[in-house]
Amino acid sequence: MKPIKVTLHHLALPLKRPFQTSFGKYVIRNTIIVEVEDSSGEVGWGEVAVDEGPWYSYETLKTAMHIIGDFIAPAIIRKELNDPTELQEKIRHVRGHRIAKAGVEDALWDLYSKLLGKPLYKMLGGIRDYVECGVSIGIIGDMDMLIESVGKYLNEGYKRIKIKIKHGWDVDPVKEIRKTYGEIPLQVDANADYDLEDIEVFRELDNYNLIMVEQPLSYDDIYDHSILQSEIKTPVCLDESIKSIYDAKAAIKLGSCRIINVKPPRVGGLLETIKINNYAEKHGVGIWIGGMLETGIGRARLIAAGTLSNVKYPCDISSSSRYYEEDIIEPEWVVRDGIINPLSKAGIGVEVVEERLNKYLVERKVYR
Ligand code: OSB
Ligand code: MG
Repeated sequence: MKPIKVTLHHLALPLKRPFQTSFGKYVIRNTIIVEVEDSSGEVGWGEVAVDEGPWYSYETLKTAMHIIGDFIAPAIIRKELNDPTELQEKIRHVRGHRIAKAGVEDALWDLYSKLLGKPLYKMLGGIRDYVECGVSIGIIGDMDMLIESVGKYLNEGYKRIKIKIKHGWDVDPVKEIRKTYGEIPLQVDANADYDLEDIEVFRELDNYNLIMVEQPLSYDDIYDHSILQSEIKTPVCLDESIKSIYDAKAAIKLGSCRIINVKPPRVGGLLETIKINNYAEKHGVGIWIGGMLETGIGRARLIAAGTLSNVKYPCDISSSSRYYEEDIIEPEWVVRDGIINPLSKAGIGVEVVEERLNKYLVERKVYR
């Protein structure tokens, strides 16, 4: 592979309905689609799943544009790469900014898989051709609406329900869901809203047989989570705290979690995802793949990652139609009976619809 052009498409896609977490509310999904053109004429697509501000992580849309445009693109343009795993070597001098790096790595994986004529999930060493899907429900704030929403997704066949929680919206919604739907597969995600002083909340949640409690404490913490995990029986799952294989090792060795939500963008891409998959597997810690409201391009990468060997829980992968009126790819991703399948075509397997790329475009930057 020899990239000759990198194009960053900043898009703004309206969400069908707002998605609320403990750290903020998504109304429009801003995202950066990365297009890498190879000297052979083939192109690869990736997505930088970043927020406008430093909400989920410290990275922002502008920092990602800056880091890719000023540092990553120049490191790969007109450079020969034998395969996508060589990217990280070439950008070793760029510290952090893993979400930005992952978007470029994605595009190289798609490009490389297309050049070899293989589907992405096979390139990654995926061991099955399906992924079990769960749904992540934002903070709704109205109990009746929450209960209705849970029922709707159960009817659609999602394999488990995850609800977002925050101070003041935690035990009650869980109690209501259990009252209405009984022992359905249920878990919660706090997006780091609590600290150890709130341990009583988790002791109470411990009575509801949750599959896991995701990222209860600080986004940067590993140690306090080990204390929490030792005090409750519900498995702690880390999301924000695990930014690399090094964090995964520390968390597993400290007993900070029994499950990891691996988001390929957060950890810097699919290569790091595979490293974490393998390390966690060796240590008996199951993983699953989380999402960031991705368009069909980023979603394709989640689906591919969802076929890895140590994915032991349903992943946060919904149908394209759950979030968007129209996705920017064809065919759109559809979850049926709680299952989604990677496509057997080369690369991510879906086509980007140029006209929709233009329709949602905010800004486009081209690097050669
Ligand atoms: O913490 O998993 C999270 C969305 C945006 C930011 C953080 C998170 C989420 C989700 C949605 O839970 C997952 C999805 O369906 O894409
Ligand atoms: Mg999470």
